[in-house]
Amino acid sequence: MESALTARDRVGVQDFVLLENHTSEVAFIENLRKRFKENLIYTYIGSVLVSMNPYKELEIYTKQHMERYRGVNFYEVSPHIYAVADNAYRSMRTERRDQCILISGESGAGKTEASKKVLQYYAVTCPASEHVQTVKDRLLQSNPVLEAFGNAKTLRNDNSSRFGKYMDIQFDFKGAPVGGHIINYLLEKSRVVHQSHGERNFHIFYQLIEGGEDDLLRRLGLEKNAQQYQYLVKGNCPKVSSINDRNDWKIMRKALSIIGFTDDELLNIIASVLHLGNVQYGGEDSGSAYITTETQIKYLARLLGVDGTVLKEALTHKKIIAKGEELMSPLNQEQAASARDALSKAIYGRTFTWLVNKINDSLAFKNASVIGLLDIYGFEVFQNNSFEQFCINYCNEKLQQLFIELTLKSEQEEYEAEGITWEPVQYFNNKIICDLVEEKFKGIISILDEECLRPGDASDITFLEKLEDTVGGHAHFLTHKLADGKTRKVMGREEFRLIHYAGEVNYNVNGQLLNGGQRLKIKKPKESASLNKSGHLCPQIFSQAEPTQFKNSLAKLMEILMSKEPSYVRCIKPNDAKQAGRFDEVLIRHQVKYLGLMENLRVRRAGFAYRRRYETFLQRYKSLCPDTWPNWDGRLVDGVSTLVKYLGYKPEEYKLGRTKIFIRFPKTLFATEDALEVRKHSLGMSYSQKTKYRK
Ligand code: AD9
Ligand code: MG
Repeated sequence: MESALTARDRVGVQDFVLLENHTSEVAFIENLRKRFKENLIYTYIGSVLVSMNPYKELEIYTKQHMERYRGVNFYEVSPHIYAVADNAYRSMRTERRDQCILISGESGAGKTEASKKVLQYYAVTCPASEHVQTVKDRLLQSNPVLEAFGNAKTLRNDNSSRFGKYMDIQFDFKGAPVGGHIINYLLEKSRVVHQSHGERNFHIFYQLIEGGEDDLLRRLGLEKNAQQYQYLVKGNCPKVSSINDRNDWKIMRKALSIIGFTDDELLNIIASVLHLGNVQYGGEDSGSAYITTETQIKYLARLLGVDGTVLKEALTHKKIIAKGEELMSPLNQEQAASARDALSKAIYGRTFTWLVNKINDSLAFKNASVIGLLDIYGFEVFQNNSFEQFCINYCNEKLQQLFIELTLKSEQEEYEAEGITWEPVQYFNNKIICDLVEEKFKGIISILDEECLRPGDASDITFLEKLEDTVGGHAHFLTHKLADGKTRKVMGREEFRLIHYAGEVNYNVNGQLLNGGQRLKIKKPKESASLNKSGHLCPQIFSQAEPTQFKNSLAKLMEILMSKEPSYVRCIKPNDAKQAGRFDEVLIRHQVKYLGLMENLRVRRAGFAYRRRYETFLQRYKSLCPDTWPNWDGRLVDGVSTLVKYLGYKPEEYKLGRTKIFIRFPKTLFATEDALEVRKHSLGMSYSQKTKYRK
């Protein structure tokens, strides 16, 4: 039989707070490595779940597993995403407090899979009536639909979510899931018109082309060959071995019908985008662009319900205001092509939002308790970081702030509730970085907006200069310019660097203005059924400059999350090759850093490594002391006190609260665990059953 000591050696500790040397990153990674080797992909940091992507199917998501986690104490079973789901559910039910589960990690780390596991857990374990079954189905079926329209094959993940997602699951007073609501963030619209080498456009396009029935494709004017479409050939990657587009099409169609879509307007728009991509231009002698592809215009006019002549004008002209009058001024070929692409992106973006709204309509319910699920991109640092990474990393700063506030607050509250004196933990408060980004008038976003909207000579460089003028002296902001007028050689002239809580990132301002604030207005006479009623095909791509829009939507998200009790899931990708069993230490260390896990652990360990309710503690260790064995009849706290004194705990090693014992160092607990193992041997009891909590 394996001793507790060797088991610990082999599989590591199930909670990082139990690491002897909790400040050592090496020890942290070693623990991850041991567990990963044993297929133990989950480990806690206190109540935070760290999850490693196994890149293979593990037999740990069966119905039996779900049952095992139902209603049990978080710490008494091995760490699991189901434990997090169950814990949130129970807190919602017993404390009547809304919950949220925040899932973060880099691309391919397993966020979306984790959120699906949570949803499945509720779908299987929560009570259901007939109506509830419909809602459960719709909740589950919203995934294949949103993934078809919002996910794509990237170099890092064959099924990468190209949008952030927050989903409320709503429960009635009986604890049955009765509704839901989804909010989407920052869809990567540029993918509609361009994909990097080895990447694809959104799945839906290939699903439609590959899986669409002949008469449907005929109606949409599409050919069964993805190579025909300019928007689908940029990445030179029409097929992906792990993806079956034809099959996924069937799944998606079925999901659409379960959610309650009855018409094909959605597909009209998807087809329109493909036709738009094939619109080609020629140039007049004057330089003005004209359209050379009449067939596309014919289909577009029909599918979008627009007049062909007006559409052609919209694709070759821009509206200008001269002497108070609106005029249409011709575009050259290049301008016209980018106007076409901007229109495609806008149409797709709006369609995605419309789709989310439709799903929400089908799930709508009021007066419910809520568990929110946030599946949002983690910190991103690339060779070249643009506006997109800036938004993503800003979002992570906000989430880190929320984490610090809420974790410290709840630690503090627990100590207070237990009547234990608490010494405040020193930690880095990243509010200073959030302010740098979001402050009114003088934050980076304000400046970016201002430059986007300013007519005339605004450019990437004027934006950078303005940044230097306004936030140049900030401790978390750098450019190539040094205070003494010299040049910082390691930085380019078109970059600024932010010192994020998780590390430094250089952002290139090249094209920021274009990405961030480009505006396009195309008028349209007749409204198609699927677009909004404002009388514009694309009234304005951004009704507000996009940076501010993103800032506001994040502020709203923070409000939503603040009103709930959070649980955290931190996902880690073990290697870049999407391979099972490969533990790439450099890559993992990088993520441990960017997920702020060491800081997590430090905060958690600042007080007491381990805490347990008296009854649980006594039940587990009572056999170690003649006074508490086989039963203790007095007050629980006295029993625990008698027990730990007998075990030789020193006063500085532990504290007794109102309902829990707090133990400062892991070694104290390990000594007790080892003593328990010896005792079990002498009592001839099966040890393995009792050590579940370690694995
Ligand atoms: V992205 O930011 O959307 O690009 P995610 O969402 O973090 O990313 P995702 O959940 O899509 O990653 O996981 C990537 C792939 O890893 C999945 O398609 C699975 O093949 C694999 N994966 C992730 N989690 C698990 C798991 N628990 N078990 C088995 C998994 N495979
Ligand atoms: Mg994802």
